[in-house]
Amino acid sequence: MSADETRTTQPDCDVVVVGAGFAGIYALWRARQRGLRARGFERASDVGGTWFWNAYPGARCDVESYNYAYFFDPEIVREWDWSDACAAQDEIQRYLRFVAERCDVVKDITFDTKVLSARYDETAGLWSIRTSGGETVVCRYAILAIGALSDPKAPDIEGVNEFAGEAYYTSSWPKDGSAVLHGKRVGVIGTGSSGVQAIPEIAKIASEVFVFQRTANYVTPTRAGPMDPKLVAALRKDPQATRRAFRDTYGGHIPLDMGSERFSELDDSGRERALLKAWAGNYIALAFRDAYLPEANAAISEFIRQRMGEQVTDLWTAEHLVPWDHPYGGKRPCQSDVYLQAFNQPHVHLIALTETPIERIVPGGITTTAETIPLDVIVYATGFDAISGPVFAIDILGMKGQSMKDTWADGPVNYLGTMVQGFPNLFLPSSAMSPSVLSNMATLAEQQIDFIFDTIEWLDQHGRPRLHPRPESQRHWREETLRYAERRPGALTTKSWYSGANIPGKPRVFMVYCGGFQRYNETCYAELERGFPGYEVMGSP
Ligand code: N01
Repeated sequence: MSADETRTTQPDCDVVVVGAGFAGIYALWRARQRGLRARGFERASDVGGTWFWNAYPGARCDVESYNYAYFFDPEIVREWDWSDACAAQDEIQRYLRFVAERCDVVKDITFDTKVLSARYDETAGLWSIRTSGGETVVCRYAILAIGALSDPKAPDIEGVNEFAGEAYYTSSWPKDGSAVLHGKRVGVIGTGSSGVQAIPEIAKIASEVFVFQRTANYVTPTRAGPMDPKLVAALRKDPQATRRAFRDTYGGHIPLDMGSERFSELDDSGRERALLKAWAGNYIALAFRDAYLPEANAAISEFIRQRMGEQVTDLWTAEHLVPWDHPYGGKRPCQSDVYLQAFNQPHVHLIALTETPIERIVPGGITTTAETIPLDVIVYATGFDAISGPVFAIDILGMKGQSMKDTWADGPVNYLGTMVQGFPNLFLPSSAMSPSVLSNMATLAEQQIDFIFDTIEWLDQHGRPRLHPRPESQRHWREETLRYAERRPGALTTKSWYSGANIPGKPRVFMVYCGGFQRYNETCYAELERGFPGYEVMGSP
């Protein structure tokens, strides 16, 4: 350790914020509002987080833009006009740049700089943050706004480095236009949300497209299209009320129309009627008031499978594009109006890896157990080491030199999805055991950053310098997360990245709190109102 790294007696600033996506930008603004000195670090060359990196063809938000946005500043809400109900990646990145400039936080951010380590000095009660730029910054609070899906999964396929053609990742698509796929033979590996969005766009320009699908996914129609001016006007009328209303829902978004009838009380024709109505209304997952029941979920899953199959002309392709091995919601469902139809074109081919697995990548293409498919380009849409991956990418040492990697060796533990015992004043928004990807991430970013800064304000007001959760609070929170996961059809039985199943050797722990946004928000603020009984509040007043 250099002399510079041990210099922790005086803070250089109050807060270090790592990451400049939705949470990071808002955190820097909240710090400014509280009169705290803040530094931001971002590994990309601009703001945007996820929306900076995932610039693949077809990338677009499948949560509607009018609620996948900030609501803390009424002027921002009124000034920004979305061009589509589900904005594309470049528009969301432009929006985040607009907000960062509007809040004047760009000057606080050091770009093109990775945070390498975070070390807690127990005597001084301060964090030392070391960056790839050779800087060490000492601070009172560290906020790792690094996102849940920012650490791409390395493809676990033999021969990856032997491919002689071009290879691209959806998670770091070149922004300089250098990925030219026109007239080429393109192989796409992966059919999660990224692959499903990218494949139809690639099919527009490539001469042949080979889709290497290991697991078929549920694909339902998008809600993309023109904005509803009446809805926009209603949301803009009182942005603070809108913000509160979002936080009082299960998913942290505009209140949704839920089926008015119960699956358990309907006969077959009533169920079919409710499913058709929900399909037309776009929220098939909420077709019934008791859609959480396994039998209701099974009916929804079967209904979607039928609708999916109807869109594909070739029988074998239709059968293989339909998911049979997990219920709807077990994996993150995809949305597209054009994905399934893309397979009706003669130059788009489905390779079902369940029948003919990939053996290896060879210089000229991909070899499956049936054949070698010659390719000019391979696109990896193979996902992320979700939630714990980005945390492990930073070498974090807390009290008594305890490392985050050891603390999370059996899977993530924390309290209220933001703080880990033994790591005082280190905050992890969008991380494990929060509603994260099962909620509206934009609403969650604002809620968690609000809770973090309200916590900091409480500490300052009570003259207490730091806090961290009690071990029993963490145990309780993990049990709570598991309890809610048990009620979610398919959560614990499906191989998904929600529980780390996409990464060989990763501990299987369901990492998303599915008790609902409203309950999550209320639980966080109940802690604050009761003076943080679930935490050890440290230092004398
Ligand atoms: O990643 P994924 P993603 N051989 O993990 C396959 C968010 N998002 O980037 O299912 C062959 O879902 C893997 O197969 P399997 C969203 O939260 C949001 O698509 O493991 N295949 C799977 O098909 C989403 O959930 C938007 O059997 C291999 C695919 O690769 C999250 O990002 C848009 C393989 C990975 O799918 C991640 O989505 C896009 C191998 N060795 C993404 N390894 C919005 O619209 C992996 N696969 C908001």
